[in-house]
Amino acid sequence: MAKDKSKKIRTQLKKGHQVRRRRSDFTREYREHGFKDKDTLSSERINGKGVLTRHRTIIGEAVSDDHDAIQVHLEIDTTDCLKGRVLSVHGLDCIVSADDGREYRCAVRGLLKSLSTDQRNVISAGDIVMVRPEANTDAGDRYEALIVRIEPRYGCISRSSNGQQHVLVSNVDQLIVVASVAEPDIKPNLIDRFLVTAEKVGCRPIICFNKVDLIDASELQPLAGVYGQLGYHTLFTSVPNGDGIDQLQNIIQDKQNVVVGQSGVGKSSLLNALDPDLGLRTQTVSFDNQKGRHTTTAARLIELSKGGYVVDTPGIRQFQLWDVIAEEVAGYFREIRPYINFCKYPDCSHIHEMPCGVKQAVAEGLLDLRRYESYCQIRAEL
Ligand SMILES: Nc1nc2c(ncn2[C@@H]2O[C@H](COP(=O)(O)OP(=O)(O)OP(=O)(O)O)[C@@H](O)[C@H]2O)c(=O)[nH]1
Ligand SMILES: [Mg+2]
Ligand SMILES: [Zn+2]
Repeated sequence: MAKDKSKKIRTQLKKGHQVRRRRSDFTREYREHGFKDKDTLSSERINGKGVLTRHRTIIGEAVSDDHDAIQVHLEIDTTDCLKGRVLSVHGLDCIVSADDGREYRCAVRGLLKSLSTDQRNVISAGDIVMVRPEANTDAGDRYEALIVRIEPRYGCISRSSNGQQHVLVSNVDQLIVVASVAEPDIKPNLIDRFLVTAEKVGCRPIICFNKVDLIDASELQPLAGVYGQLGYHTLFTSVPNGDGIDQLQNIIQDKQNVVVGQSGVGKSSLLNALDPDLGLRTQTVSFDNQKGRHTTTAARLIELSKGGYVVDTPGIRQFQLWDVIAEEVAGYFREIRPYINFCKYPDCSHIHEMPCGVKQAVAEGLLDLRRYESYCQIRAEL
């Protein structure tokens, strides 16, 4: 992957895409390419066969993300452009918070939409983009700016949808895993699942044990201690007492965070405690019938008044982070990973084969039994 120099990339347009030539339709032309894109378009040579071809050569840099999906970083003239961050996506409309402090309602440039990638959605919440504000807005025109480039992504939380990767949030720095110590009862296996997700995505997980006002904190030590020893950052919070809120503030400040955890653990309450202006909806816990209570909502980045961004998610059922295959799971348990080398079979599942380095380590007390059982359960369910 050449980082420094731009290349010509021959790229396949999405199926069904045809290069439209409708000079007379000024608005459409603008929406698809922008007024100032003429210069750029001259370097996007439509190859000889015109509308018959699905390929065209563009100038840009091919970069890969964690999932080896090709992303194309276009070389564009950025005069009059602003850098921004996508807060939310609704179909092809995006709300972008730009460097000038304004929020823009944006359309996505036609060429970006047509680049064929493994990803279903060309743009996601969290994307860093270059936008070109619209010079003269026609009354009634829906868009205030055009997204002309998407910067390379990292830390993508995604799910598979019909074999395609659907990015829910990109550029995630930290996954804040919230567990409540009571009401609802703590589910360590669920914490482990979110840790697997964080390891896969490559973002920093933070484990937040909330509602510590409801129990004697010493009860929590055996469990929290295991995570601490593994090098995971843990903290203890209580919304009514204000415990740990300052620490949480320090952790999430100036980062892009996604808050996850079972319904009712206090995710929204914690965020409201950090920033009372947010006014996120919270609810009184009802333990039964959590299913189907929420409707699926798209990820929305919330700008924090003290700096940074956060995505509040509604429970786990509505925000399936699961995009991990069985063979990968052991590698995402950081303490299990070193023992894999001692297994006899390269494709050892560490459940029933012998001899197995992982099972041996469990027998010798080198690995926490509960974490190992959690591994077996996650693996079995895949
Ligand atoms: N005792 C106690 N109750 C809390 C604490 N934090 C939140 N709660 C209560 O727990 C309930 C659920 O809180 P929410 O913030 O709505 O939980 P959530 O994780 O956002 O839930 P979903 O949005 O459904 O995923 C509310 O009744 C809160 O008042 C805490 O630290 N201690
Ligand atoms: Mg909530
Ligand atoms: Zn093994």
